[in-house]
Amino acid sequence: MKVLLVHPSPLMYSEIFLRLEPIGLERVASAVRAAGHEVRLLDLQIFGHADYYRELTDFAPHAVGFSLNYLANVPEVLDLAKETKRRRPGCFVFAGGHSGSFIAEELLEHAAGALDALVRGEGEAITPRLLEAAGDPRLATLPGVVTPDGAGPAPTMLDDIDRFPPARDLTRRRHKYFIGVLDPCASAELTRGCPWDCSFCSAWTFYGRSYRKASPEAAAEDLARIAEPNVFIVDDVAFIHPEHGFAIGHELEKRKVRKQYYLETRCDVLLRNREVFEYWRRLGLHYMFLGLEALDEDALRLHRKRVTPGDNFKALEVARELGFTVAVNIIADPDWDERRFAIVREWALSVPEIVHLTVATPYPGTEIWHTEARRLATLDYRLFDVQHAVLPTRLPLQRFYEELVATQAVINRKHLGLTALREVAGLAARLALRGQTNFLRMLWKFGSVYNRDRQYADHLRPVTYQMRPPAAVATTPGPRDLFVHRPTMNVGGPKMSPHIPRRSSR
Ligand code: B12
Ligand code: SF4
Repeated sequence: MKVLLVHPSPLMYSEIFLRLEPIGLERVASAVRAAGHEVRLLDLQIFGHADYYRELTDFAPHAVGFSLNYLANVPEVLDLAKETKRRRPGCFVFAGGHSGSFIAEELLEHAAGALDALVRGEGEAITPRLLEAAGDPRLATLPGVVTPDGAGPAPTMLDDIDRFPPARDLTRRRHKYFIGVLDPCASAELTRGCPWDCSFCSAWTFYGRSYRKASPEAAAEDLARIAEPNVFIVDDVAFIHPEHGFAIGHELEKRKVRKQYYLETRCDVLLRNREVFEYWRRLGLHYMFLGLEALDEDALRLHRKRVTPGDNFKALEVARELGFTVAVNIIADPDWDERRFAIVREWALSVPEIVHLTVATPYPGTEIWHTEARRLATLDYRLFDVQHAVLPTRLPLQRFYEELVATQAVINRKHLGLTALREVAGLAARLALRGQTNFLRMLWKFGSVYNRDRQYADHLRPVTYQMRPPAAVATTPGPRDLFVHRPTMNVGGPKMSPHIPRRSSR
């Protein structure tokens, strides 16, 4: 079968700071290819819709699969699916991915026949079986598969995440992938899942709070295969188990692999496992993202981050001591007034870290989707990108964006303004000489992307597809009601103390 896998367009945030390879889709592609199919991958973060339609004609695929990791991409994918069916009525059209997994039935309803199936959960094991059953009643009996005719049992988890290394050879124009100064940049996955259970996050509900590790050999082999000099590690929380990080590092040393790395982790993990981060600093780790989320104790408790502001600030000190360039995230609540924005602005200017502001957003699949008492102010999927306010704002909406953008601009000037630019000019020039201009472009794109009027106007666009609002529930849903993948062992629930991360399920 000829199979075309498609990643949708970038969202607002990634337009400016980064553009990363669709590693999940590359892994699915790897599994589909191993099953004997001819596979192509098209990334609409780089290519346009015209390129997609050209590919549809030239390649003439029998099946097209869309990646739906992001809720904000839903309308685009639905429109593309409908147009695909119009142009190639016999083509089997399906979708999968993180967000799609939480709203499968709703998507099929919107698609009105344009989507033949939705894949919930991990795609590697099930997609080859899905393709085999295309057009057959067996389709609706496969684990994790939802069709207009019914749904199969809960999805099953891949027993070994080494099995299908990403098919990076299928992504084209790879020089377009970058994150900040890491230009160009590839992605890699060392572990999958997260054992914590933050109330605003769906990473843990997707994987049933499980945590799996690549074998150190396979992880190092995969990194060794990467042509790019820089690597973004996509793990939700890097180096939860320090011995795993050390083992991968030793394998990299054996293979003389030398790259620059960017990873994301938690403040408490950095504090607890300082040595492994120190070791990786020597291996080329320069940049890290720490999920700070809030400056005060109450908000951290509300997010169920299970860290204190003290831990967070200590972790920033450790990161500075170790010489890392750190980006942190603060969640702006739509309830913020001018004073709260001013506090964050002041704090952000007082620290050397790069501070990102995202807007608190209840997502399907998260606990707050069910418990958030405020009514959603919009049901437009496109606004669910953590850069728009989807809950009612205390300030008038335009004023809220004014404060948000002003805060982001102040922070941005700290790193991308003229003074900072002078410091990075040499680097930008060297990259440009090698034909790498992603970083350079990023330096002046801020104003056109983060813009009060643009963000406000986004709320006024006509809405073709409305999200299904959360059902009113009598009790707070338990972890098991939220999971996509159901873990085989007993996790979650009030008896477990998640202060100590659960050991690997492998
Ligand atoms: C790496 C990452 C990114 C990278 C994206 C790289 C890329 N081009 O895809 C970057 C840093 C750019 C990013 C940015 C954002 N991200 Co992000 N990101 C992640 C993260 C941590 C891991 C994703 C990943 O690569 N996993 C590893 C691969 C192997 O898994 P995967 O992609 O999920 O793919 C598997 C399945 O989903 C499935 N699958 C995927 N596609 C398809 C397609 C088909 C056809 C099939 C059958 C199956 C299938 O099979 C794959 C293999 O098992 C997730 C959290 C998580 N654990 O999922 C958040 C997450 C997906 N991001 C999130 C958000 C909010 C964002 C941002 C909007 C804002 C932000 N502040 O981060 C931006 C917008 C990005 C954009 N589209 O422009 C949310 C999603 C919320 C939502 N419901 O929409 C998540 C869940 C984080 C969270 N905790 O809330 N992100
Ligand atoms: S630690 Fe990070 S990935 Fe894990 S649940 Fe919390 S926010 Fe999500």
